Amino acid sequence: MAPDPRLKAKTRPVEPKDRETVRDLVPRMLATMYAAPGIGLAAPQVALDLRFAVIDLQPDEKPAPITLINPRVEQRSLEEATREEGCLSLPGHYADVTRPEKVVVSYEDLEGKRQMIEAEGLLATCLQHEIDHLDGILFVDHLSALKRNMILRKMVKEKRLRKIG
Ligand code: GNR
Ligand code: NI
Repeated sequence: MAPDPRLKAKTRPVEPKDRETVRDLVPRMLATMYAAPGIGLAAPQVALDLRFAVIDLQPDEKPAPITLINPRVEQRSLEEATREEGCLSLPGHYADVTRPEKVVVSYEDLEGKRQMIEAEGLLATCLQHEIDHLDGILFVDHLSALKRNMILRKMVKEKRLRKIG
């Protein structure tokens, strides 16, 4: 959870030798994400220094997980969209974030093959949110310093209260 410094660090790329490790970690990442519940989870959120994340936008319906290894945003639309975001690393805090409305993202699958997704709406938001995590960026980093610090100070205060409780 924020302000854990591991959330501010850029992750290292998944190399072919790491693929078995990632394959072993993915079911646990998905279980953590579904239990939260959340629609995405990036490795640094579970203290892993590796460039991968999982996403599933419809956890209530038939599961449709995507594992994104070494993902990158290849194209961004000029058109932007504002959506309320939350983050499992900032539990209970929500804010409107403005980002490109559409993105093209490429990533490697578990076989190491590069795939492309063209996304808009919530999927586009979620992809950008997860790729940000892999670069040590949280949704609050897209807010004004005033709003960011308000949330981060509350997080510190809540941590202190948890310790006492
Ligand atoms: O569960 C999540 N919901 C969400 C809602 C709006 C924008 C982004 C997200 S991702 C978040 C889970 C999370 O923290 N992933 O890193
Ligand atoms: Ni998040």
